[in-house]
Amino acid sequence: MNKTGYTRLIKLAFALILTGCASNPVVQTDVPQNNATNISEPSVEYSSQSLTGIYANSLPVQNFIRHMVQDYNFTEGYLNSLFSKAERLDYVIRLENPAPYSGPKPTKPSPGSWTRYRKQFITEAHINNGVTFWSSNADAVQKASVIYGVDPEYIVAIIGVETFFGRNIGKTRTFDSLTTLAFDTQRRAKFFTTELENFLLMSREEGYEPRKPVGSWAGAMGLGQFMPSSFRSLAVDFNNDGHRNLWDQQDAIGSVAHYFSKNGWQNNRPVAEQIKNYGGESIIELSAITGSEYWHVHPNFKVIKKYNNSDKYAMAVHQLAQAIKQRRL
Ligand SMILES: [Ca+2]
Repeated sequence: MNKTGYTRLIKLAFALILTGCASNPVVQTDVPQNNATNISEPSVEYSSQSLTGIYANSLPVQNFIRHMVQDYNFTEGYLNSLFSKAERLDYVIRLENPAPYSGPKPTKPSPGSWTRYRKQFITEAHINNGVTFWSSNADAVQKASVIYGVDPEYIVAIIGVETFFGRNIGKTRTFDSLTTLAFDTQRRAKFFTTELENFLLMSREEGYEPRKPVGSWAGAMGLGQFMPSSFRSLAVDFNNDGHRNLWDQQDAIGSVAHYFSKNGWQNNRPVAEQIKNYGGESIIELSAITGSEYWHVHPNFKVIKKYNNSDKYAMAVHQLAQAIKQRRL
């Protein structure tokens, strides 16, 4: 794939996928905070054999395996074994193909949509846990902020909105979700096929056993919910242990800052401020219970939207960042 296509894909990954992840947070307080996936070399259990299991007769899977063998020098027997263990996840198919809405098309967002969205992320728990997360990773946050030129509170806030600081990283086996999305759904099959390709390359490059990483139903991984293509191009080994591991807090902090930096973050510059009336350029309208809110937004606001192309998402990150920063003082 050419570079432009690849870049577009990375952006698509964030624009499309993270929307689904962040808008419906499930707080799982029983999950340990530093939920690192075990890193190991690809297992020897994948020895040469033919393709069996539910994809045994799938021509697209056979073709995909051939492509990975021819273009990336994977061993056919290894991939046959791996895909013989693949599981088709019905709930992933349902989430990718929601029932079509048959009612009248809304012309404006429903009143209070921003208020409802905001309530999910600007909570006492988010603010307090943000302060704790920042304090327990103070060195990494400071270092990432300096190296990449990204205000520290925004690095922390993204991780808060995405995964509640690592408590909600998702429980779906990424290999199964991407295989299901690539071969059992239509809408974004091509995109997910490329992500599956990147996932296998990422696993080989980083020494992950491909059936170990878990993430969102749509294949987003780690504390910052990176898709495999973004993982490969933007993740950094920030704790210098020789592995890029986005389930590790320090690696996630460096990688999120790297992502912001690559997308043009301007350090110590404004993000958004509320104004009284609609007018002028770079104004967004958010529907609060009490009426419309108008905000003047700056280039940094658009950088947050590169992570997830939603005004509400970017505003939630902005307000959580400010709230955490205030509480930390
Ligand atoms: Ca590392």
